[in-house]
Amino acid sequence: MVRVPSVAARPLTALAAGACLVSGAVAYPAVASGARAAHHPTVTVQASDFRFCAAGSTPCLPNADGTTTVKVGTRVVWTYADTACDAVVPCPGHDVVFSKGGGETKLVKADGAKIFSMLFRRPGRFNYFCSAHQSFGMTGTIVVTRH
Ligand SMILES: [Cu+2]
Repeated sequence: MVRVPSVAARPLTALAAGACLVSGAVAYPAVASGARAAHHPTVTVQASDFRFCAAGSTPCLPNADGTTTVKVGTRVVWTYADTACDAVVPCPGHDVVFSKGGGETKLVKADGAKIFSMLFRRPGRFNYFCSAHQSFGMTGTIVVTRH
């Protein structure tokens, strides 16, 4: 079992109450590159057209509600794929901020770039949003189910 040092995990305490956060790739590269990471299935969620939705359905539909259902032990990767944001100069890009704390507050605006990555180790519903576009309805929920 990979254990995150308690000092490093402190900023993520609120989130850890619901989802045992093993790694935000940016914050814990040593953990993220561990051999165990290879055993976890990965699901990619894209930020596209000011919505979150499953990758590959570019752009997200206007009514996309951002709900993604995964099984325990899945790594979710959020990527930027938003030509609509690209076309709007003032658009600052997108981030992934969890309602209960945690996530990535650095806005990303580069096609194909990773915004955030997280391994979900416990079942539950985890609501998140883009801090720049929450009022546009750019919100999502990761629903983590048992095996
Ligand atoms: Cu956004």
